[in-house]
Amino acid sequence: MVEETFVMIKPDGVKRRLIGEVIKRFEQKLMEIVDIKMKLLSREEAEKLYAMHRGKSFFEHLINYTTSGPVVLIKIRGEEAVMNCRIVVGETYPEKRKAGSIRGDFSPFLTENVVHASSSKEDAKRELSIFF
Ligand code: 3AN
Repeated sequence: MVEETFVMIKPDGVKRRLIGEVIKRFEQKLMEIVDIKMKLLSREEAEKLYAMHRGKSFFEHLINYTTSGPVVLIKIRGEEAVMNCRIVVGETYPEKRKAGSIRGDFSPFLTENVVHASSSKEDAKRELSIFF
C-alpha cells in the first residue's frame, strides 16, 4: 500500500555533504520526494520529534546534537514507505547495521547517524504533522 513517511537528514549528514547521496538512496528504492525543506530546528521542535525519549539519560545529548546545525526535512511517499525507508536507513544500534544501508555505510556512531526515518505508521503521521 502506498503511504507517506517522514525522513530527516541530520546535522552530520548535512555537514558531510551527504544530502545528494541520501536522497539518491531513497529514490533508487522508488520512494518519491513530495516535499522538502532545510531548517535549523528549535529546541522545542527537536523535543517534539523525540518526545518518546524525554526523561532518558541521552535526551539532552540527542536534543543538543539535533539542533547543532541545519537539517533537511523530507516528506516521502511510496510502497510501504515506513518499512522501506527504515530498510534504506539501517538499524539504530551500530553493531546491528548492515553494509548497504545509509547508517551501515556512513556512520559508526549511535547519535551522529546521518538520517532519521519514522519507525511506525503512527510515528510517521505524528512526525509529518510537526513539520509539514
Ligand atoms: P532510530 O533513530 O533508529 O529510529 P530511536 O528513535 O529509538 O532510533 O532513537 C532516536 C535516537 O536516539 C537514535 N538515533 C539515537 O541517536 C538515540 N538513542 C536511542 N537509543 C539510545 C541509547 N540507548 N543510548 C543513546 N542514544 C540512544
